Amino acid sequence: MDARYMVFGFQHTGKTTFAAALWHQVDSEEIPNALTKGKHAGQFAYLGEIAEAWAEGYEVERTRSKQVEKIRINLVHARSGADVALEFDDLSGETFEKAFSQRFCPEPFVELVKGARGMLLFVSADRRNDDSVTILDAFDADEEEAQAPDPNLWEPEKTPLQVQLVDLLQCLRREPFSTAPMRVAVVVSAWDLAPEGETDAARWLKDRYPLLSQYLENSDGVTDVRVYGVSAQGGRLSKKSAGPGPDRDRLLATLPASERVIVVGPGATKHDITRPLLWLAGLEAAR
Ligand SMILES: Nc1nc2c(ncn2[C@@H]2O[C@H](COP(=O)(O)OP(=O)(O)OP(=O)(O)O)[C@@H](O)[C@H]2O)c(=O)[nH]1
Ligand SMILES: [Mg+2]
Repeated sequence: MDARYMVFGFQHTGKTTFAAALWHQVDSEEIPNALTKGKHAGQFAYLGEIAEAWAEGYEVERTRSKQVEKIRINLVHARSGADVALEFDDLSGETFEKAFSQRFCPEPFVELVKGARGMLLFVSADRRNDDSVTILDAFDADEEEAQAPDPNLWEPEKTPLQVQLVDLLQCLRREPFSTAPMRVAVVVSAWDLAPEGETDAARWLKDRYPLLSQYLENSDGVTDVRVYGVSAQGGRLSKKSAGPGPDRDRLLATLPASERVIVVGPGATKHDITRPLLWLAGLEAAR
């Protein structure tokens, strides 16, 4: 059984970090994961690279916009013996944002979507764009400056994130993608930065992204939806070239390193980052 799942998410939503932490966990076998590492052949140098940065307590490098890194992680469901060949392309978040603002989408992305059986949809608990400017702020500014903004000047990238996401998700149902209805696992990344005391990622999503929540719950294209809060990095880090980040010492002291990862959500078991994939693959109930 070869099942491919796609990753969907805008810039800086934690996609690459998730892949790095996933690879570290299944490669190191430091903790019991629901899905374990399967056979690997061919290129996986990139995975090794990002997982190494992760293990050393540094941020992974940003994915450049022209670069489409094939990430293929073959997993095995030990309990049932089922093979889950999981493949996703580490597309830059810019690819998604351009798809919205310019209605352009590169060929590899079309292929990725067409072969996907389900989706990991990334939003970040750290992304504050949608909080920063509202229509009310625009009105206030208008009054203060007594100068009307140019109504012809529209900057698509300033469109609220959830509007962009819903638009793109709808597009996937049509040509050239024509995706079949699928499960969607929403990953709220950087969950360590969610408001203190927030324990329910689904509630967080409803509160912060109400339009997206409604779409996911009601679209014919979505057979089932779950929301997970995932802290794949475990805290704030910085790039190796920029020196150690604020939480690096604490994270390096967490042993084994796999336990830096925290996952909350239905069926989650604290550290196992494969749980959202287990559910996407329909294996959660399998014995
Ligand atoms: N605090 C915290 N920050 C995180 C976590 N995971 C990712 N981040 C931060 O989120 C930012 C984006 O992470 P990436 O994994 O590079 O995101 P991406 O979606 O691959 O981004 P692009 O490749 O630019 O589209 C980085 O600054 C990370 O440090 C986490 O678990 N906790
Ligand atoms: Mg990336």
